Amino acid sequence: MQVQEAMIMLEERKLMSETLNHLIEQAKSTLDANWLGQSTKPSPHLYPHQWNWDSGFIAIGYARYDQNRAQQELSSLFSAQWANGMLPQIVFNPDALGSYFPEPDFWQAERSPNYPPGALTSGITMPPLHAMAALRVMQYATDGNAAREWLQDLYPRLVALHEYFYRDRDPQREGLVYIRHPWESGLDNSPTWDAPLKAMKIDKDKLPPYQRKDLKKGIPKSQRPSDEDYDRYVYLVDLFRRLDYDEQAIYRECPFLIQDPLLNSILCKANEDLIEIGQALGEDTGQIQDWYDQTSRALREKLWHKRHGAFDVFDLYKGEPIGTLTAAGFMPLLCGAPTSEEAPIMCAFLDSHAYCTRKGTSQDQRCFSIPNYNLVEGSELDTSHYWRGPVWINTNWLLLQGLRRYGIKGKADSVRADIIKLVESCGFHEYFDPYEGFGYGTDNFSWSAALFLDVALEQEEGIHELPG
Ligand code: 2M8
Repeated sequence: MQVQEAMIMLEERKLMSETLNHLIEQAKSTLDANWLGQSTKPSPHLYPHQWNWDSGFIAIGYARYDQNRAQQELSSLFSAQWANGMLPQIVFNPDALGSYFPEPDFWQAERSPNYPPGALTSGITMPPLHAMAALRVMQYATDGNAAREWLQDLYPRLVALHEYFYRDRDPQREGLVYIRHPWESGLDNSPTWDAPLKAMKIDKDKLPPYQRKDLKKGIPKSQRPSDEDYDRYVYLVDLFRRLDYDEQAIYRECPFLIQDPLLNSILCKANEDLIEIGQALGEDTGQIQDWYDQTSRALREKLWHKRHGAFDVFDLYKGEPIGTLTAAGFMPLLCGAPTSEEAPIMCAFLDSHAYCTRKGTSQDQRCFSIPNYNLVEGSELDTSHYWRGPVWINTNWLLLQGLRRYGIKGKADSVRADIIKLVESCGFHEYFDPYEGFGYGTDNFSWSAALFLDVALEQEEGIHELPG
């Protein structure tokens, strides 16, 4: 057994099952407190509505112990799906309006002919991991018939969501879909967006007036996106509403059009999981297989960055790669896109000081994987600033699945151990410092609780034998 593995096992044993059980109960209480009756808000104050990919991660946690809630979480999100298949980034809670920006009055998403009647939504989307979550609901179902009935209803909606991406977000039919707002990436102020955002020429006097509300929730300003970023976020929303959310017009005019490896890898993996669901329901999944093949091939052929040893991000507006150094560059592991030559190169990079190696237990040697940005070469690194350096449990969880897929046991075990360790020492924070382990952003954060639950229950059940 390697030294790294032995150390991790020792640490896992040290965290006695009593402590783990206590944390599991706390995670459930956190989700209970954020439960709105049909869906779960990401956190008590900062995010009072339902968010798209948060709900996917949250359903993955619920799938482990509460089938009803897991199903309701996804069903309520899909009840606000647009007629063109787009699943909105936010479904607003009518009882909580007034404390977040931007809300429906600013989005004016009803200008789109695709807007769902009766719902209140934003006008952009997010990484579509919902088929991954639905497959887990199916796998952990306690009542097979009820789960099947629920899946029969959800399946065509999932297909429509994937179809939306390939039809409307991949105009050149490359197999890679674009995002058109940093909020669509989920990694809002990632350093990857700095160059395309800075290149946008905006006239501040022509921006619609707006007031940030995120800065009134007790989170230090230094942990939120900058005002310059917000001006650009608002500029893009204003452009979309002026164009009545017409995707062809947006494609012609939007200065922020990016093919991102995180969203594309999630879509690719979600295709694979959708095939499994479709086959269980007796559906023809030929089209979905074709989408999977297109995207895994295009990731390899267009985005592999040999010199970086990771996958790149492509700026469609400028027609050139951005040169990514964030954890998003490793996400293609999730869907099996890297070749057998590329995967070990990526893993060596991931297991270097750039993304934290677990060197020892003393304070000055400790480092938690996987920070969202390269700790050695990331020129814009800020280990406490949102998506510009901290460790996030959702990206860790996605990478854990990718590492397992390639049988990279040592690193996968250390990622899982770090998820548990971070929660054990700081609670269910939004994100964490890679060196100190401090929790930042908002507390009682739903996806931290839900994904902790997934890995903690797995550990408790002793299911941590990995392939390879
Ligand atoms: C953060 O993004 C929202 C906008 O969507 C915000 O900052 O107000 C991101 O971390 C995003 O990935 C997440 O889905 C959302 C809610 O947790 O918060």
